[in-house]
Amino acid sequence: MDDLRQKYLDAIAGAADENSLEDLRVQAVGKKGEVSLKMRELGKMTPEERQVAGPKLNALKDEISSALSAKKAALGDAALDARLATEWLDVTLPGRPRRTGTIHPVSQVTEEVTAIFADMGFAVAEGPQIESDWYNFDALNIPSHHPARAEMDTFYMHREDGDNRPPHVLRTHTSPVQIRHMQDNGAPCRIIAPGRVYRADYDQTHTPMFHQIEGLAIDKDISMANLKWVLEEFFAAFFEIDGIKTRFRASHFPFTEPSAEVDIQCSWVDGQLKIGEGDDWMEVLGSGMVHPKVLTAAGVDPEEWQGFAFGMGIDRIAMLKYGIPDLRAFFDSDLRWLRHYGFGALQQPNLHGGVSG
Ligand code: 2NM
Repeated sequence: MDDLRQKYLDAIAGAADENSLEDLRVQAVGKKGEVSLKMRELGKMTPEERQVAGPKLNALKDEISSALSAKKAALGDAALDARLATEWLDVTLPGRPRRTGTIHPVSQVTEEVTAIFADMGFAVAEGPQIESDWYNFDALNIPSHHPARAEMDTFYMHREDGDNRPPHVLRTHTSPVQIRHMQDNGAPCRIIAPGRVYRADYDQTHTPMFHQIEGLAIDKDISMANLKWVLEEFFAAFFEIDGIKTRFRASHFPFTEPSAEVDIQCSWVDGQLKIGEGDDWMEVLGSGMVHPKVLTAAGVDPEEWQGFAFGMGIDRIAMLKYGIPDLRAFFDSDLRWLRHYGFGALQQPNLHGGVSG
């Protein structure tokens, strides 16, 4: 038994790795290991012999097992020391550069416009991008035969034969949001409705999806004078030009009477556009007094209430303010364009139409 003990303790002490240690464990104390076989011989001994040999064998087994686990721990420590000695990390190295995204000019300008109108007491209203033709056209005094329906290059939703639901369209303007708002909340009201709109049109200055902000103010005594003040306040704040000149030209929309298109003062010098100076005009907005038929369709009594509405293209005023030349690039998802014209997360729009940071 002493030989056995010496043999295994020496072998364990000299084991080079965990595999040889495991082999030794099987050889010595495994089911068919040498110590286990010796234990089986206990049965053939006399009780006196067994009294002596039994505890000795148990002690031997315990001793070998402890030696095995001690050596295993030592090998693990040595392996870790070796790794720690060879593997290292220079914690003073700079981190890998991570490109952060940018805020799209459409999002930025939407926030800027919203902040300016919020300061004048306008709340934001939103609605669905798929509308029934009633909300998109009829409620806005654009009947079926009206040329404006064709002019709008409307996208119609597909309908299966036998589908009796009214025709639905991708909204061509955000006016349906205003109709829904009046139906749900009545008058008075003061809201802006920003969002995506769709028209089947694609060239240098038109994309089939673009963005609009429309405004609506309804009360007992709202007039064109209020419209003019609100819009001039807006343009001055948005373009950051005090006393920016505007020109109201008589126009026609089915949903307003009277109607006016609004231009802002600008100049063209060497093909460079400058807003707020010179004696050219840039059309930026359509507006007017909401038509009594539109109020009626929205459940508001035109004998009691009146007000103005206006609409403008977000993409277009973003191009004007930030000197972005091509509308189509807005929706190309070109990362170089987005990094160039995009805004940082900390460039918060402020009430003067500018940005911080
Ligand atoms: C424009 C021009 C003029 C307009 C009308 C309405 C509504 F729903 F209240 F009748 N919302 N927006 C409107 C009026 C829009 O866009 C060029």
